[in-house]
Amino acid sequence: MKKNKALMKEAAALLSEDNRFLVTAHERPDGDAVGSILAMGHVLGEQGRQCVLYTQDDVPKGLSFLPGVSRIVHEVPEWKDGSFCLVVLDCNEIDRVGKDGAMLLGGCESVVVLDHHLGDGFCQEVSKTCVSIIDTTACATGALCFELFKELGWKVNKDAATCLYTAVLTDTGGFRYSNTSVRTFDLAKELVGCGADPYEIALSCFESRPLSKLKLLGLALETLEVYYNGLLSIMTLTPEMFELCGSKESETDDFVSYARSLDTVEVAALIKEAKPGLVSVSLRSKRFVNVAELASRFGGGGHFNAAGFRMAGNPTEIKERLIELAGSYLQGGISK
Ligand SMILES: [Mn+2]
Repeated sequence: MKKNKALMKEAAALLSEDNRFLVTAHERPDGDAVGSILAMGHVLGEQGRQCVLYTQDDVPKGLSFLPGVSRIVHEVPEWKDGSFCLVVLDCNEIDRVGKDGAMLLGGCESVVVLDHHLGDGFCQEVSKTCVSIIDTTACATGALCFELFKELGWKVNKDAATCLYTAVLTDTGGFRYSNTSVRTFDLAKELVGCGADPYEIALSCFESRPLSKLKLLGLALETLEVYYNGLLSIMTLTPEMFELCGSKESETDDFVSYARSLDTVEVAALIKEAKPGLVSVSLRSKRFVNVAELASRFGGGGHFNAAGFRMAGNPTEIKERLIELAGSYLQGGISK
């Protein structure tokens, strides 16, 4: 496997050669996904490149403060006349882009993937120019975008810096998670130097919650249960709770951190059934349990301390299976 530096150079060459880009990230995009997409849009735009910013799903309301957010479209453009470079951010499986991922991959001329989740990428499956930088030591995909811009010598203006700072701030839980390192703080310093305003961004990210969200959080906290002497905590959200509060699923992104904040907890789970029969589960751990591996047992994935999965099924049954499987990780061994 090539070292990151060599791959960065290859990715930089692809970006500097091309004029037209489609920049996207995973479905149900988070702060890192949206921040990285928008930063790409700002920087490529300043270089006079044409780019379409696309996510399958809506941008969560809490991220609507980001400069340029209205540029993100949710329909794939019809580009029949010629080629484009596909930039895939914050995921390394093309299906994670959503239902149109495979079509975009088929239609593009070249691909650049920047991500920090566990995985091998999809370059080996495509017969076109494809550069994939998957660095699980990066705190956020936004950090990899910044490295790439530096490699290119392209300017990161205030808007781009605001988007990248938001990517880093949200993916590190406000510089609190295990992915926070000296590299993170070096990057934060550089971004603030480029014009990002830490206080304003923190207010927008963490202290601008709609009332409906806090009401839903109240209901979620009521459901908190613990297992294995408090090592595992679970919160559950039902379709009725969403309806009662008038909240959307995208408003629950940080709820699981409340389950994780319990003193005795190693693994925390939030089980959401936003629509009847469709269950999505967020998993967090503090120290020794690899929740990405736990999520993979249900077809999901993620990072060591933060992962998730989505599946059709009965939430009670999924919960029982989760409790059982989490138990095998918590007791130190996993029966494969
Ligand atoms: Mn990320």
